[in-house]
Amino acid sequence: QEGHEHSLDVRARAAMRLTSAPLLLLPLERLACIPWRVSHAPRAQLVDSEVQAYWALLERAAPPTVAPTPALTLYRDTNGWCPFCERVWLQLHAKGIPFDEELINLRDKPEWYKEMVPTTLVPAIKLGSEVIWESDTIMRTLEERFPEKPLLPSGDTDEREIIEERLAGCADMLAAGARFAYGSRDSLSADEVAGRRAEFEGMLDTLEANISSTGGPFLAGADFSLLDAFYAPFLERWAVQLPLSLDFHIRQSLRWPALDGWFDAMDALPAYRQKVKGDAYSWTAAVSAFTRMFAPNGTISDESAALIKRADSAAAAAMRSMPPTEEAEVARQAALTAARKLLENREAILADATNTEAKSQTHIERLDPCDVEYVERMLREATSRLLKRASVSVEPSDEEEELPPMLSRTMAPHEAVACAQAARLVSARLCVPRDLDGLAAAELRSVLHELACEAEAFAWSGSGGLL
Ligand SMILES: N[C@@H](CCC(=O)N[C@@H](CS)C(=O)NCC(=O)O)C(=O)O
Repeated sequence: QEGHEHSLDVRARAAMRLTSAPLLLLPLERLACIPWRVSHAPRAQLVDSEVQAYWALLERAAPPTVAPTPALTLYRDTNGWCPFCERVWLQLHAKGIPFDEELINLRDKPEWYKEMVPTTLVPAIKLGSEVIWESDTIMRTLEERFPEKPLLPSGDTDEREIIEERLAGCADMLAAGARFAYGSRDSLSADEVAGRRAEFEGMLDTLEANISSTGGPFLAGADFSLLDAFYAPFLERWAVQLPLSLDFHIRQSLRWPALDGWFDAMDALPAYRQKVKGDAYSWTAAVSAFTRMFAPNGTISDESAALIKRADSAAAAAMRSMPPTEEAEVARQAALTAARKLLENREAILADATNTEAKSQTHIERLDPCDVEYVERMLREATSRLLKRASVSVEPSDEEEELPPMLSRTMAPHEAVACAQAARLVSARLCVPRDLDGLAAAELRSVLHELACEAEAFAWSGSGGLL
C-alpha cells in the first residue's frame, strides 16, 4: 500500500513537471483534449513484488553463462578508449585465451596498481605471479606462452621478416597519425596543419603499398597478425572521427582501396567485430567527450564548440541509423548477450539514468530520480523484447499470472514520454565496447529505438497530439 501511494505521488510530480511549461503555450480548446489527469490515470504499473517476479521470470529465461577458467588477468582502462589496451584485448580474443579483467580508472589510478606496474600505465597483464606491461612486450610474451593460433609466423621465415620490419615502423607511423588527428589541440598555423596532413597521408600510402605488396586483405598478407592488432585501434577511431574533426576520409577515399579492403576484412573477424570494435555512435560521441576533456586550460574555443556541436548531432544521427546484423544466428546471440547485460546491470543503469550529478556526458540530460520507475519499466520491456529476438521463451509457469505489457496505449501520456526519454537516454549512454560488444549494442539500440518510437506514438495519440 505504501509503495502504491508513493508511486501515485511520483506520477503526480512527473505530470506537473511535464505539463507545466508546455501547457501554458497551448490554446484552450486543445487543453480540453488532454485525456489524462494523474488521479484518473489507469494503474498500468505493477506493485513491487510483481516487478520482482517479472525480473525473476526474465532471469530464469536467460541464466548467466559459465565463463571458462581464466588463464590470466588483463588490466585495461575503464572506458575502453586506450588503443594499447585494445591491441592486447584483441589478441586475447583472436587467440581464444580466456582471461579475467580489472578495469583501471585512469583519472584516479588505485595505489595497488601504481605499485604493481612501474610505468603505472595500462595495459598490463598478470600471468601466474608475473606482471607484464607495455603492449608490445605483453603481446610478444603471449605469442610465446600461448603458441596455439599464432599471430606471428615462427622462426626465420620471410613472412616473419616482413612482419617484423612493418612492426618496427608502426610507432613512427602512428605518431604521424596522432600528430595530424590531434593537431588542432596544438594551435598550429595552416602550413603546419597541411604538413601534418601530408605526413599522415604518406603513412596511409605506405600501408596501402604494404597491403598490396603482400596481397592483402590484411596488413601482412592473407592472415590476421599482430601487425593488424597494432594498427586496428587507431585506424578504427580515425576512420570515424577524422571526417568530423578535419573533413578527412580514410575509407572510401579512392586513394586507399586496399585499406578499404582491410577494414572489411577486419569487420569479418569475429574477435574484432564481436568483441573489441567500437561502434560509430561511440566513437562519434567520444569526439565531443575528448574535445571537452582536452580543452587547453578547460577553455572551449569557438572552433571546439563548433566541433562538439557537429559531433553531438552526428552521434544522435548514428544512434538512430545502426541496423542490427542480418545474419540470423549472430543476431540471435547478440540479442541474448544484450538481454543478459541488462539483467546483470539494471541497478547500475537505473542509477546512471537518474543521476542528476553525473560527471560524464553531462550534456546528455538524465531523468529526474522520481521517474526511475519509467526507466525500470522500459528496461524490463527491452529485456523481454531482446529475449524474444533471441527466440528465448519467457513464459510464466502455470502457477504464475500472465503479466501485463509494460508499454500500452492505455498509459498516461506523461508516462509514455518518460519511457521514451529513458529509452533514448540509455541508448545515448551506451558506449561500445566499454559496456557491450558492437553487435549486442546494435540489437539493444534497435530495441530501444523501437520502444522510444512506440512510447512517443502513445504519448502523441494519448495527448491528442500535444505531447
Ligand atoms: N607504450 C605503452 C603506452 C601505454 C599508454 O600510454 N597507456 C595510457 C592509456 S592510452 C595510460 O595508461 N595513461 C595513463 C597515464 O598516463 O597516467 C604501451 O604500449 O603499453
